Amino acid sequence: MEYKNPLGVDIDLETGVIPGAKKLVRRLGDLKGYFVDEKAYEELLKENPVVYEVYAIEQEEKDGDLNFATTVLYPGKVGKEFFFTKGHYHSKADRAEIYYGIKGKGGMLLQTPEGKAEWIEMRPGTVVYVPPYWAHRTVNTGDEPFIFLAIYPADAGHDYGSIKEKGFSKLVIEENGEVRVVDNPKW
Ligand code: M6P
Ligand code: ZN
Repeated sequence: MEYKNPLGVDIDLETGVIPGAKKLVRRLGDLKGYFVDEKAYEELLKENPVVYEVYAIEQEEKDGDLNFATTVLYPGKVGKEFFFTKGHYHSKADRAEIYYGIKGKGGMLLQTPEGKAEWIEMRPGTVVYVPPYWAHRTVNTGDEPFIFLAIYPADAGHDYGSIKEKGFSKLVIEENGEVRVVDNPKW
């Protein structure tokens, strides 16, 4: 039997960086078609800001093993809609996931394949359980980076397809200075 080596790493709780992790950067240009206000999207695209960064420690895609990653989701809006991660189902749809809030303010939109949506607010210390089959997207509703840790099965995979096409049935927007979760007019 070949055993893997255990690993301990310290997440920088101010920046979200995991030393030695693989870094992924998503700019606004990588999120074409994701925000409802297309005019506001094109306008902000001139600056093409970084929307989020992911620092991931990933294993081979085998059942029983675990991956983990921090996400640094920057504050910002496209029109009224707060910045968010793409959002995905798992390729192995029955795989669950755990999120843990580290810094900043935001929340998670979850959705079943039938379109039933849930919104869960996240603060530092909040644990969110993503059950099997639910799509999940995080949203920064604050004015500083929203940082959280995700732990997920190594064989879960990411299925972006249907979220890319249709989005979520709910939008998280700012209206009169308040965070509101409203129906997506394009759903
Ligand atoms: C979390 C995890 C990752 C995911 C990342 C960004 O860190 O769920 O698996 O990649 O968020 O989310 P997305 O892939 O939807 O852009
Ligand atoms: Zn996931």
